Amino acid sequence: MAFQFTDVIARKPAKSVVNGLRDGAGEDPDFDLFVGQHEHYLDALRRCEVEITLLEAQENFPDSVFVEDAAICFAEFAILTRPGAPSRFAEPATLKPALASCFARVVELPGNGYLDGGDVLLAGHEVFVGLSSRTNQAGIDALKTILIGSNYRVKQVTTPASILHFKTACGLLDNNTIFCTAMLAESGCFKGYELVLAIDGEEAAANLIRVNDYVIISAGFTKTRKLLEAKGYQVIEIATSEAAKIDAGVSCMSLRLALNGTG
Ligand code: CIR
Repeated sequence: MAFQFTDVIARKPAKSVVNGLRDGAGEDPDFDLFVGQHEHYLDALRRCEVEITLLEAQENFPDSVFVEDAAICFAEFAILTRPGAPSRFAEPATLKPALASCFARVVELPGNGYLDGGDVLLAGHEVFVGLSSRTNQAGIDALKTILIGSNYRVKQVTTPASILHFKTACGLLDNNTIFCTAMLAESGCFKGYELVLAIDGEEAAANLIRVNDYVIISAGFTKTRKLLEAKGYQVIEIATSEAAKIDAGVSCMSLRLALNGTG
C-alpha cells in the first residue's frame, strides 16, 4: 500500500531556519514557534504509529529541517538527491548515515543534474516527477537511470511555475486517489487516478500526507477537513504557519519509510 509506513526520518529545526530560503522577502519564521509546531508535527506522526528517527539540527543548513527534499525513499532502497538550491547541495550527505541504517542500498543521484524530493510523488510503483525551478531534466534522467530494471516507472510532469515543488499542489490519499489543486488536475498529469480537488481558496491544503490511518493537513483549512472527513478519511490538523513563511508545508518535514516491504 502506497500510504503504509513503518518509520519516519525527521530533523530538528536549526536556529538558522529563520534564514530559510523563500520566494520574495517575506517575514522570517519565529524560531520558538517553529520548534513547537515541529513537535506537534512529530506528535501527529506518532499518532499514525510510525517509529521516528529524529536527527540533530544542522545549523549550517537553514532548510535542513525539510528532509524530504534531500532523499527519496522507496520500499527497497533510498536515493540521495541533488537539491536544486545551492545552499542545500550538501544536505543529502547529512542524511546518509540514518538512511544507511534503514536500507541495505542507498544510492547517490548520478551526474550533475538537480532533483528535489519535493518534486517526487510516489504512488505505488508510479513515480511522478515534476520539472521545476529545483528539478531539471538531467536530474529526472538520472532518476530514470537508477530505476531502470526496477518495478518503478517515472512519469515526468511539469510543476506549475507558481509553486515551488510538485507536491506543493498534491498528495496521495490512497493507492489510486490523489488530492490536488484544480490547476494540476487540468494539466491531465493524473490521468487514470481518482482525484479529489482542493477547494477554492484552500489550495495550500493540497500539500498533505497520508500516513497509515490518517491524513495530515495544515491547520486552518476547515472546508478541506470537512471534505476529507465526508469521504471517510481521518484527518489530523497541524499548524504550519512558520514553515509556510519559508515556502514549506506538511510533506517536506519528514521522510516516510515502509521498511517491511509494504510500500
Ligand atoms: C526551500 O526553499 O528549499 C525551503 N525553504 C522550503 C522547502 C520545502 N520543501 C518541500 O515542500 N518539499
